[in-house]
Amino acid sequence: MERYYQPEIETASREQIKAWQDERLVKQVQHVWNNVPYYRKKMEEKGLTPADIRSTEDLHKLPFLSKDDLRLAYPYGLLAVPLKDCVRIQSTSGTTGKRVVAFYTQADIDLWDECCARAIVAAGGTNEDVCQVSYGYGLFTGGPGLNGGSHKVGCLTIPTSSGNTERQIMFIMDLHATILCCTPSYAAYIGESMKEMGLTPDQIPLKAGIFGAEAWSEEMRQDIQNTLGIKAYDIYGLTELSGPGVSFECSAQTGMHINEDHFIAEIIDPDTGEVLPEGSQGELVFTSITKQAFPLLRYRTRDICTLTREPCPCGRTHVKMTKPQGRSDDMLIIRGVNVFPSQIETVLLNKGYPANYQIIVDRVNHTDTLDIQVEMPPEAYTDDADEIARRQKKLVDALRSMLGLTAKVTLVAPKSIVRSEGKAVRVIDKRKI
Ligand code: DLL
Repeated sequence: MERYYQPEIETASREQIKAWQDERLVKQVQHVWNNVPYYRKKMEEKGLTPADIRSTEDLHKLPFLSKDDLRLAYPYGLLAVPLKDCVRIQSTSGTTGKRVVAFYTQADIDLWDECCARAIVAAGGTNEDVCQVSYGYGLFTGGPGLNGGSHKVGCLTIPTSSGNTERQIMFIMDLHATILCCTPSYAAYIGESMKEMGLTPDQIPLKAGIFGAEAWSEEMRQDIQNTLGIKAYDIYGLTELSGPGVSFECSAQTGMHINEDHFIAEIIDPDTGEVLPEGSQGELVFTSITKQAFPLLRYRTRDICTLTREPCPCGRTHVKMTKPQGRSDDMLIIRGVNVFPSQIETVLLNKGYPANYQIIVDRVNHTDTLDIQVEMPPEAYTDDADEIARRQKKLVDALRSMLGLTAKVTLVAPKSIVRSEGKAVRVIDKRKI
């Protein structure tokens, strides 16, 4: 039977959810108008005052916020409460420019923890479970978010953080961890290491995994589920909105329920900013309606996905988003063709290769080149040059029919591509250098 952390909220009627959103949006707009001069100016530029926003129907009138606004307003420009009321910051893992710094009051942390608790219960977690949190702790939101959620559910929490894979495995086995939280690429690595140690899925105490923070394909999910003998659930979120737990998967494993009592989701055309009807693919935009310290209105995530309100067999009524294909700024344009790394991953895994690959894009003589290095699975390793050439050609053909583009494929020996303990670096785009 499906269990919920907050059944009255998670299975509320659509009318109830809309009523919460209407009321909270109006309050939030007033809060931001009163306390965030940066956003007030943006509203004034559009000729808006809080009186113009009377319900979610008026949401589209509000100006967007983007990562550029966050950079311009760094560090305190979007803070909506006195600094003395904040108890924590978290920050994005961005490697270029100023990092985003998000602020939290204690109430913000409590709500964030509750969102993560909903995800853990949806993955079957109870206070009988032992939950190993192998996301990074520190400025990254993964560790602190799932840690807070795990406490709320009452799981015995093992805060290993990421890295030291041998120790991860030791704790999973010795302390009988039943739930593993980490990035999907790290889960695959842990699984690979356990397999090498001779552990079979039935010897591993884990029953569920809560994996997110990066795009991962359905094929990778199957792979992880088979190696670890678990059910692998997706979880989504971003630092700007709190962290993990903005949305999470239920037992149906067909998309992630967005916590709509806290976040209003819209899908827009990334080029025109126009709001698109339900079911269209586009850029996900969020308005946080309960956050006190760092409330963002109409924040453009750059993540590309689709929303659906079709009834879910799990009984939750909150809207579902599909797995983001990737960020619109991760999308590669190679010889004019749009390519998402996740499409390449799908082809590789479908053809029996592991998710250990790297995509190298360059420009030679004014022409883009796409090189894909992928490891041979250890059980199918060969050093026969003819056989390697034959397999490479098969992959080139499969990639061409998926992408409409000819790539160069190089099969490399098992273990030659560096493993990730956090978000994997799949793409090296030398054209920008
Ligand atoms: O990655 C928060 C998080 C931690 C989510 C742990 C899930 C689990 P940021 O570092 O700010 O926050 O990165 C946010 O990561 O805009 C997406 O592009 C991507 N992302 C997050 N979750 C998923 C997912 C955390 N499940 C950015 N699938 C987001 C695909 C994801 N992409």
